[in-house]
Amino acid sequence: MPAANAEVARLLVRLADLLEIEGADAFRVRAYRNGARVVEDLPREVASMLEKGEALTELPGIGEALAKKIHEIVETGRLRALEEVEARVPPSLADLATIQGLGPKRVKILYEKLGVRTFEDLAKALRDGRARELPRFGETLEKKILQAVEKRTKQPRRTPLPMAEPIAERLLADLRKAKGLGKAVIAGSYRRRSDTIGDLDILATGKESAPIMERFVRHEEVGEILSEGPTRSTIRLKSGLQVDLRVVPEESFGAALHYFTGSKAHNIAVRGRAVERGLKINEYGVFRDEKPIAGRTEEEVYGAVGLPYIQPELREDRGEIRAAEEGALPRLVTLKEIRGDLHSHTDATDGRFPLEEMARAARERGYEYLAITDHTQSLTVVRGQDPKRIRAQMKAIDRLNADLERDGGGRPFRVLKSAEVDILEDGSLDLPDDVLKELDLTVCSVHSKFDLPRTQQTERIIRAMDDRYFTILGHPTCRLIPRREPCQIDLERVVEAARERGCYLEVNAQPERLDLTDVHCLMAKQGGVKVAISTDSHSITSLDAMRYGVDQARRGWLTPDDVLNTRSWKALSKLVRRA
Ligand code: DGT
Ligand code: CA
Ligand code: CA
Ligand code: ZN
Repeated sequence: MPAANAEVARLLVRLADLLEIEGADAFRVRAYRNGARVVEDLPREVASMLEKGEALTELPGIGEALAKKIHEIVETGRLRALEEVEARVPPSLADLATIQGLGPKRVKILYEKLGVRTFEDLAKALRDGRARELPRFGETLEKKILQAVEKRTKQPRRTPLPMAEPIAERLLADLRKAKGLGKAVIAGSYRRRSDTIGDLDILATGKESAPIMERFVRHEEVGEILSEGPTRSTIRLKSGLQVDLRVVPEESFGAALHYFTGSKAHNIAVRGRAVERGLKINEYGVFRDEKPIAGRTEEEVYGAVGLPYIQPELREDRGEIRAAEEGALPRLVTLKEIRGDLHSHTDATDGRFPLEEMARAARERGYEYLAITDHTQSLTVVRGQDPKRIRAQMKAIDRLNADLERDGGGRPFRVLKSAEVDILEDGSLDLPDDVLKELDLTVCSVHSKFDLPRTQQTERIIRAMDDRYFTILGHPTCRLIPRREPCQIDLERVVEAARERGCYLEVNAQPERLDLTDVHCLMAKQGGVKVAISTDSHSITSLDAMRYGVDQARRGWLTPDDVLNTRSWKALSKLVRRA
């Protein structure tokens, strides 16, 4: 699989950071950074543009040289220019530059004046007060950076699933070229669709394991081989992601897949059932008195312990085994069932594309509706809209809907009038009722005072829900992976308040949000509150993040009925009306 836009952008930003640290020409550095921005905001994958023979140089700010580099990343997943600068400047400096409050300029100073290369060096320089004496530093910043560093080094680095995906797919595609390969599947938390993953666990079958192992450790994105054996090897990729590969016999594949998909807690529970039945279960199969009785498929393994197949997303030991036993497993929602997106931004505020382009892009994705939810007036940094501008946008939406109906070939599509209404500190909404009531629905979110104490934060949100025009609570906990911890909120109380008032919660599908989490989805379901899975798109490609939200909803046991936007607008409009 060719590199996705996000991956292209990541490598270009890394190149820009390292060049800046090295002291390269500011113009060149800016060109790479801009290039990364352009790619990230593209309405389409660069890979598909290249495939169709379209010239990247047609894009704004992308010249010959940059186009070549992008091409190289898409084709090979690598960037030689980056590898060259990584040979001159410690690559770890690029990681330091991602610490909040640091950036390449300060990293350069730290490196040159104090020889800081690693997180440990940095923490030391901050703790013993050497950093604060430097230009561009000071005590306040010192504290802030130290906190960020401590947090970053304390928790083992986990990779957000959406970031790991293109890297994993490329590795898998490469592995599939190995001679004699049978199956190759990524198991572990990746297969369970966890929001972040510790490492990748790949499982393969084949006539011989040697050519498969060979191909694996020689993959061009490998940074380091951590261990190498005939049936099991571990590598670290240049991106930092660690990958295990195990080659297993065909007749054990189901047992191994089950074992390495986990979770560990789920496995232990299944193994317990096996013991009760006088069976032994491990990664090689299910055995009675040392005789294998199952193992080729996962269905066989579950069957041997008297259970139907359990979807990987549910394997967290959160009641799935009991539900399976009782024939009460949920019929999980699928991406195909999503009929529209209820959270998106246009260039009226901080989105990158005009209303019409966003709408057409949503329609091209087969949706029946797209809610435009630009920010409201209090958020001045993103030019939040006041009532006057919102009314003008509503008129534009009416006109656009008329146009779309004319050229829509009879397929229903409707742009919904909405806003991402800011929830102010006192819990009031950032728009007067007479504007709110003209909207089809609202997404109401917190964008300030993230650090209020738990009771206050909870009450703030519940007070906002008291407004009769409150429809959906946007990104409920406000977490940003890995930059911002979730707000302190009593989510159970929020769920209860939402049920009482006929409000809904959002599963924000942005890779850095995934908010509600899986556990929170389950909490909403148990509390009788439906959710909207929404992308919060600020660009067109971002509309495709929907599937990450669906993943979390599935992990949270949600069925199509639990999700608002599996409905037609006609059915949905009845649920969101709160007169
Ligand atoms: P991660 O990598 O931290 O995101 O999470 P996982 O679930 O991918 O965990 P990982 O990579 O350590 O191991 C992959 C699977 O292998 C895990 O989900 C279950 C299985 N496994 C690993 N160690 C054990 C163990 O000690 N006991 C059992 N029953 N299963 C294990
Ligand atoms: Ca893993
Ligand atoms: Ca592992
Ligand atoms: Zn927001």
